Amino acid sequence: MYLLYSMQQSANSYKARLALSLLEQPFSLVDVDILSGGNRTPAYLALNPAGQVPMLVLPDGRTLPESGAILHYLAEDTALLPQERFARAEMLRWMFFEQHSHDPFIGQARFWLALQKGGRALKQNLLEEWEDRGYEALSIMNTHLGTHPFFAGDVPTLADIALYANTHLAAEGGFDLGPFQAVRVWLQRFAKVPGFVSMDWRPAAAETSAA
Ligand SMILES: N[C@@H](CCC(=O)N[C@@H](CS)C(=O)NCC(=O)O)C(=O)O
Repeated sequence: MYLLYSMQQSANSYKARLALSLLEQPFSLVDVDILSGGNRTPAYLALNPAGQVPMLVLPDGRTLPESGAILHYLAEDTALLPQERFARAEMLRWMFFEQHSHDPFIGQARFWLALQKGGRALKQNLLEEWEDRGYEALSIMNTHLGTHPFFAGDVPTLADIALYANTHLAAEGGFDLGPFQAVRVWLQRFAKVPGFVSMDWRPAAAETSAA
């Protein structure tokens, strides 16, 4: 069975939990509290030198950090990973966009403003850039979603999982989704995909333990 090192409130961890649910893959959770340094212990750094969640442990013991890599590994030979060349490249386009132009602004804003105590004061000098670049990302997404039901092709792919995680939490980072109607409609559409689970979901059968 897969083992997922995860923090429940972490959007990047949610991507992995959501993919495992959509793919009906059983897994166990290990909770890592990054807010109290659980990701910086020698034991965790030995597993993932980047000190981040999520991290997937395969049944044979190999470890795989980075949400995008985890999604890609899990989705092999499933509809979430398009086989058609252009659709697959489109999926990757939006996953790279998420890591470079979305998570660093919308995800960081939400982390420091909603999760990290005193985060607003600590990151005051970055708030304006996060706001500008975050709204720019939402605008780009909104334009694309105005003419596409999902990010890559007509069916949900890993790109939708990657972008759903922080977008549905954008208000926690101070972003108003009101002007982005196509984004709001897509959020609702994606939440109806069979196997979808919300961020607070935990696998019922899985053993969970604190790292
Ligand atoms: N590029 C990584 C980013 C992972 C990441 O930033 N995880 C956050 C939680 S959402 C984390 O572990 N932060 C703790 C740290 O960076 O020290 C991914 O997509 O998995």
